[in-house]
Amino acid sequence: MIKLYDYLICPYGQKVRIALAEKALSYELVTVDLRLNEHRKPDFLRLNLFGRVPVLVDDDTTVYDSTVINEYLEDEYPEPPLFPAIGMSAMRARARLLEDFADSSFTPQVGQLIVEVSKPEAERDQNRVQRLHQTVERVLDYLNHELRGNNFLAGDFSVADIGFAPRMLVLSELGIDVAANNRANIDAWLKRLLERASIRNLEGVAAEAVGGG
Ligand SMILES: N[C@@H](CCC(=O)N[C@@H](CS)C(=O)NCC(=O)O)C(=O)O
Repeated sequence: MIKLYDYLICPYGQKVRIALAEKALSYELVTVDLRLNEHRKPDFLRLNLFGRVPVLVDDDTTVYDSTVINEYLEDEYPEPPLFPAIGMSAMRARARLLEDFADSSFTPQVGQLIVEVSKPEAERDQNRVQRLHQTVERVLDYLNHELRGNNFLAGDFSVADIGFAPRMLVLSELGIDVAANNRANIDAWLKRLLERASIRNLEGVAAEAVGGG
């Protein structure tokens, strides 16, 4: 039986939940409430010494870090695949690079924007808000370019799309229009992502993140 230790509004945990849903794997969700510092308790630190969610426990195997967890799931439960096929090395590298880009250069920045706009207006650092908006806009322009003629970021639906999906879902709540600046490819891609139950089911949770996460 798979157990997922997670905090619902965590975008990295959402990556894992998308993968589990795509692979139709059932699991028990164990909520680690970060607001209550449950991630600093000894029992949880025994699972992940870094004290971060998500952590996946599959019988005797404990894995943390969303990217590593999703690679583990791919190895252990290969169908349906969430990576380009073995042998398609360049496309596999592209999927990994884009996932890493999402994790390091998009997801945290959107998170910082959420924190900033959640503050009362008088306490907001407007310069920071503007800088973060610009960063997000640049990423969207880049993705729009990368999606030219493609349905997904790296061949078929993959970990690259999963990496971006959680934060893509909150952009409209932050007043960011994904289709602006002639970004028709990204607009069509987002609609395509939302056709998948694995992603559509996170929509409400994602909005909650902006409301008070
Ligand atoms: N690289 C990690 C990042 C995980 C992460 O940053 N999780 C956050 C919640 S979204 C966390 O547990 N933060 C608690 C802390 O760092 O103390 C992954 O992909 O799983």
